[in-house]
Amino acid sequence: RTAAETDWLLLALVVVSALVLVLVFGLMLYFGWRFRAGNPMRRRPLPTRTFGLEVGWTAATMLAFFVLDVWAADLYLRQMHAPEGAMKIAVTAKQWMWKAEQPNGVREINLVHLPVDRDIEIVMTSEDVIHDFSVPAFRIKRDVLPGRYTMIWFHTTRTGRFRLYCDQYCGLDHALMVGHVIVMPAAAYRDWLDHPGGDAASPAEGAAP
Ligand SMILES: [Cu+2]
Repeated sequence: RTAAETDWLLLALVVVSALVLVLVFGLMLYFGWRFRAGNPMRRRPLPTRTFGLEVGWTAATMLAFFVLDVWAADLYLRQMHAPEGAMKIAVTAKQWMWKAEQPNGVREINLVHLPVDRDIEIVMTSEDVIHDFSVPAFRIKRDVLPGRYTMIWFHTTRTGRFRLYCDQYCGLDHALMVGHVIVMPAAAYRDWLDHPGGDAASPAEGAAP
């Protein structure tokens, strides 16, 4: 759910930056052309008191970016606090795999099955080095640290198979430390919990013994 907002924030950042860029370069090129050598212009002496203009333009851009900054901080803080009643999934990272445990104890490797339309809280820790739990489709990533717990939460808005990556270089097979988050309809998820077999499409993955 915060994924859409993250996209809006990024878009706003790009738009504001582009506007400032166009304004600065536009005026620069325009004045460069307008006051080019040999162009008969009425050239008044340079104004010496430009204090108001400079403060105004600095404050305006600063305010625009400050608004974006507050927005980003607010979004970040909301992502760090899971809502009450979120379904907790325990994730343990190690070189080089993701181990996930469902609330009822069902375990799997490099796969995380989830029901759709639920708040999901991922509680993570690492057995060895620093990893990073990242699902680009959900616009989330969070470092996974040895010896302490970190969390990230999201709301599953639609079913599907989403790629899970390790986003922190963690050794030789870091690039292979990938998996899938599988969001299923509630009924299918309950069926899967009852019979958490291997995944036909990817026999290397599946339920841990
Ligand atoms: Cu890793």
